[in-house]
Amino acid sequence: MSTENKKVNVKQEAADILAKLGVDSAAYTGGDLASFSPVTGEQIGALKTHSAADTARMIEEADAAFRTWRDVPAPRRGELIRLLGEELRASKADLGRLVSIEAGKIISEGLGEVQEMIDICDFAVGLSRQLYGLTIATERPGHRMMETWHPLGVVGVISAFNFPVAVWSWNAALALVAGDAVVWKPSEKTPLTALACEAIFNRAAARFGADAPKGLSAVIIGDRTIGEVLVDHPKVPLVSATGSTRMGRDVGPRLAKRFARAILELGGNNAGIVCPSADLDMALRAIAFGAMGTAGQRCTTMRRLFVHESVYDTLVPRLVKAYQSVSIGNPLETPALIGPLIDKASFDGMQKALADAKAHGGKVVGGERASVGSDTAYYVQPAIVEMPEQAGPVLEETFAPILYVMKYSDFDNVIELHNAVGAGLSSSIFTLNLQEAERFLSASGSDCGIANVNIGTSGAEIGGAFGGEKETGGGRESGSDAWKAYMRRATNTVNYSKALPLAQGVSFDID
Ligand code: UN1
Repeated sequence: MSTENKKVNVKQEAADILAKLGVDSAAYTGGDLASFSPVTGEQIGALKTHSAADTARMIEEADAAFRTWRDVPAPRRGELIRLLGEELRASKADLGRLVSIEAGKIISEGLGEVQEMIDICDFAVGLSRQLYGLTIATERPGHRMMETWHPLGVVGVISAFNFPVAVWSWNAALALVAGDAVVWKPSEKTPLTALACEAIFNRAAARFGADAPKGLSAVIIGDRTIGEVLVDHPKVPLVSATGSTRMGRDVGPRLAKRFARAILELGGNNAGIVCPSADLDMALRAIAFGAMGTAGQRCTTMRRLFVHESVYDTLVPRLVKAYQSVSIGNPLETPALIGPLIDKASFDGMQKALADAKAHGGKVVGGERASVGSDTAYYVQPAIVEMPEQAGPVLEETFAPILYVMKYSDFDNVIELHNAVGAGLSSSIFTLNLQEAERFLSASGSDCGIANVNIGTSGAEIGGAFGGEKETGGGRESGSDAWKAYMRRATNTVNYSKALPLAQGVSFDID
């Protein structure tokens, strides 16, 4: 069902919001990087881009800023992030709407993304007084051993279109509190929201005062070539990159070659398992949001569903009905639940995967282009595909709303199938049976970085570490102890005795 599209001038609205947020129009007019709104497909910006030389200069500036910033006490650094959180609260409605304009999210998800930014700021402010190290028992008398955490350097952030602002904030809030500087390369598909974040950050920094050095947080606008400068630069000891597994296969080895750290948050092929005892009403809602929310364009989107044979014929027809009746429409003007795909390439990728699924015996419902507004916008009916087995496109991540549904009978076997894909980001089980739930969370259960019970695969809170295993890249961002990746650990041993005992009982006595 598609919802009526009222006329909306996305270009004007974007310009109005950017002006309100304090972005100079010179930054996004007359330049050579075109920015589009997937809501209508119209061009909404032409951004001035940075060259490789500009990027290298900004990294040098960030490195100089880091050298000052690292000596500012951590709780004082936290104050900058507290102010950033305040500015984000004040800008939530505008930035959220800009996310909807540039990434196509429905309003509540655009706002939810800004809420994630506010949440991570709150988390990081608390963290600024909790960058604890351990005191460790030493084997030598009159000695003390401890570990300390020091700022690391310039952190490069590479982010994707689907969370155009939150992913920057997860990294920036932790990195800045940790005493690092940040250079951010946003997706070429969502550069305007990055300019908005830069303006918001600059406002917080101006309020903070002179001990926030110039160049502490920079945004570089351009294509892959400037991303490569960031990845290869010797003064960038850590790059946190979110995007496809293909991108990670390029970035990871480049960083490894120069012994730089990587936080990689790459593809997901997330699955849910619905067991015989599941609360089916709850499962239905969780699956609908997990699989169709954000038009299937979250890393955490549910893409595979295994349903026990005893509940298959009850649940799957209800799911198919939900797919057929979900509202699709212009997110700026309608309360539709499904907004557009990001672009034509995404639509084409979805069609290819569906054709492939049919060739593998899949029964497809949905997937057609929905007629919403202009020819240059790509709205689709989300697709649900009953598959005879896990094969072909089911094994890959297609960044679009396709849910592959498979029937299972044996619990051990379904765990095997669950884990038999390249990616390892998020996972869910729906069951009221304690043995199944605990087994799923155990060492021989889900192999993902996120494993949930009676909750869908997407929509994680910032308090937990976010990321996954295998082809998802292994990185962790956001909560828990993810901050440690943004800092340098030192083990310190202090001898307060009058002797010099050597460890391991070694003697080395000179005259
Ligand atoms: C992503 O898609 O890159 O868990 C991030 C979620 C969000 C973050 C998704 N909190 O779905």
